[in-house]
Amino acid sequence: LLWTLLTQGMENMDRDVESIQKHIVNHCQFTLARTQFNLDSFGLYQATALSIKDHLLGMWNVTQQTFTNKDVKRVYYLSLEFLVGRALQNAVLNLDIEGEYSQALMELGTDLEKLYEEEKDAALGNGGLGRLAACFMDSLATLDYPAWGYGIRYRYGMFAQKIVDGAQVEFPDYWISYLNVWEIPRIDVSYSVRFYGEVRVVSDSPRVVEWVGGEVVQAVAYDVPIPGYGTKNCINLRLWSAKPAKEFDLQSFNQGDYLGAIEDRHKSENISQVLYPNDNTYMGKELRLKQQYFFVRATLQDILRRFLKRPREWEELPDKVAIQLNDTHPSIGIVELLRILVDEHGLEFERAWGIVVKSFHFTNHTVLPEALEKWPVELLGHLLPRHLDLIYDINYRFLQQVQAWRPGDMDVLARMSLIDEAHPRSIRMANLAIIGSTHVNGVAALHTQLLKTTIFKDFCEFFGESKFQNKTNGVTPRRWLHQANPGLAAVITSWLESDAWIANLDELAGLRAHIDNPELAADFARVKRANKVRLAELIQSTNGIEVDPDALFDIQVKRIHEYKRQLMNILAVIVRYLAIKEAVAGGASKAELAAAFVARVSIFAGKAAPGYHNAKRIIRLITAVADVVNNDPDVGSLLKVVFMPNYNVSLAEVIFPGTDLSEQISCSGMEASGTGVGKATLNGALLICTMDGASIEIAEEIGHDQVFVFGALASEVDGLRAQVQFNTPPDCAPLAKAKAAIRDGTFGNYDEFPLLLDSFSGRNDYYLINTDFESYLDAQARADAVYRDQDAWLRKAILSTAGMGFFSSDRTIRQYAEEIWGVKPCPRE
Ligand code: 26V
Repeated sequence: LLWTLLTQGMENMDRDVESIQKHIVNHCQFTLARTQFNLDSFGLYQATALSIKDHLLGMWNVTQQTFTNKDVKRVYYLSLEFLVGRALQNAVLNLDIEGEYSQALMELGTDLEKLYEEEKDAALGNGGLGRLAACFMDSLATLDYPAWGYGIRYRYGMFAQKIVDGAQVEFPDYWISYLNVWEIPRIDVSYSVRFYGEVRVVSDSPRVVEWVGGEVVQAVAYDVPIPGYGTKNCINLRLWSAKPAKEFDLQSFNQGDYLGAIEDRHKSENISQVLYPNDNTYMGKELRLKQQYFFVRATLQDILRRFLKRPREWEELPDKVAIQLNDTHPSIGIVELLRILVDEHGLEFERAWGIVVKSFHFTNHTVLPEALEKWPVELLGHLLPRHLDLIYDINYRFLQQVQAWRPGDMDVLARMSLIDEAHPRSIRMANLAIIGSTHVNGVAALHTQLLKTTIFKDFCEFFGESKFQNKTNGVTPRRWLHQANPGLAAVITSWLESDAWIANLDELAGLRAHIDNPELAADFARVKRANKVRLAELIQSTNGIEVDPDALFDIQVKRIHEYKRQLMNILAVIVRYLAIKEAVAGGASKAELAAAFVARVSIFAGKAAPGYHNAKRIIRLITAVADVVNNDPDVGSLLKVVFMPNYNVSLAEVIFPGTDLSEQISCSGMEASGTGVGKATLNGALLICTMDGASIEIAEEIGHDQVFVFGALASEVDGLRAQVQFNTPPDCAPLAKAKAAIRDGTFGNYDEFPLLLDSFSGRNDYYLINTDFESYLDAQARADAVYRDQDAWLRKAILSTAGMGFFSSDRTIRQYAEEIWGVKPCPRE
């Protein structure tokens, strides 16, 4: 009976309003133990989410059973970050059940939209890399791929940012303080993970070693169901949480230090406590390497357990399993799989290595040298002694091949070695990931080109070009258009007379057929204005600043980093401010001012890594400029400056739909792809951009006429830097003026400012702010001119959205599936 009931399961849960109500109330009473006296909105949100989760679990069970029955090849996406954000609205929309839930809750006296706002973001990621992983999960589910995501269940996600006296202050994000309704704890799925200890030789010939002693912790699985859109498939995101080891060391208890022993056991939980909040800078922290190994050790045991459910040859592993490494963060997994095959299953080294390489694939997300992971040999050898042995073995064999390929070339040997011999000696994880994988990919055309011709050039020549592929990033249209911008979604559906674009974004091209129809432009204008009003209200409530929804909303939201050049943006804002002041001082009338300046709101948001001082100084400058500009009666509504605190996925969902002009102004060659650029353009924002990352391809797709391009090309950057060194030009006039205003205290006298100014002056202008500044101002002027002609602006906005089909993460995922993983869709039975 149990079997029959289980297989019939919760599959056919009723979707009618009355059943939904009963289901929600049931969770209120029996899961949450709430009564009419203590049922608040948060409780109702939880009960509603629990009822949705029940729907998902029904789908999830059948999907997983289908994958198992059909014994299909699976793909495993390994990422230390998944920046998912909220899940309720996403699930409701993907299940296509918003109407029913909305009515059910209305009759219960509440409002579904209000309950959406009760959910805390799951912020298990830093920025683009983590959000990409979340978009990929949505696409993998939607396209019915037999995929799993693996990650870490951090107790503290990305820190919460507050602005206190104009500066960033970090607060812990204790996001699972209450019940996390979306996760299923799997106490039955748990693996042990060893650290430290020593390698013992068990026999010399054949050589058998074992890794013993040290510390052991337990990894426990928490599963999060990920629904697709327009499918009954539901895939799994498995997150690992560290717990004290099951077997405990009787010794320490016997020694009488009971409390001490308990305390030690609990230290093991530290491993999954906190997400490292760095983006594009590597820091050699032991705890971070522990997280990485903890993660891959548990994941590989889980993958192999599933693989070995049927009797198989090890050679079949790459036919059944594709493992995608999201950057080098999980790349120690390559060595771990080798260790499992050699030490635990007795495979001969070369045979095992062949299987390993066929199973792994590696995505690189940055060319910045400071972001490339390099673990000190000593640290790695202490924590993972057997892995260090194996790294030496891998390296020895590999360098022999390199030597045979370029006899006598010691430089190439030194460059390609897994070991960087500079003091302190370290392991180059990117080199390991390349030689341990079948495919290596970059995340936009230019980025891949740069990988092949610069940092991975030797490897490209050694392995041949076909190993190195491009997979231009995409974003999921479900969250970033359908969910975030229901107004625009409705307009698009009505003009295309179909909502097929939600699952097939290429359909957006159909908007081009109506480009000359003023009614389409009117619809776009109406929706954009409503979204700007919503954003203006949010700015009013978070920042207390009143902004005019008819002003041009000029927006830069992303991690704060020097290469992204938020500094250049705020300097241009200062130039604009000084120009307005000058005009007022010269006696310009209101009408003359309005004729000379397009009213603008410059909006910034983003987090600085806690130890990244210059990034924090940039925030300080932005807030200082905001204080002066926003309170200057000469300026009025001609210019407002806003730094919105605590940028996260939920805030992004409000910001992108309200963007007129999106700033994608990185120093060329430095932004691997950028994904915010896709979200902005999809929502009908125009781009002011350099020819960098994905902007290049977006400009190509939507037409170069649609974007305001400026600045040096990637191919010119090295030469320009050298030139600045050799023959340093003075600051261009507007930049000199802006700097002088900062220096003379126009925006207050803060300690941060001189240090910030020194960081990019004269020959010390690595990010080419001076070089690109006038061309940037010119692009801004062109944007102003087009904004004055609203018809021209709207035409570009429509063409922007219409050209975004290619940048759906569905297209990206299909390319990975077909060109790298060799997996096929597997719709559930
Ligand atoms: C991340 C971390 C995280 C914490 C500890 C240390 C550390 C070191 C390096 C990194 C690298 C992050 C690389 C990254 O986030 N790249 C971004 O990836 C996006 C998705 O492909 C892409 O759009 C951005 O251009 C790129 O900067």
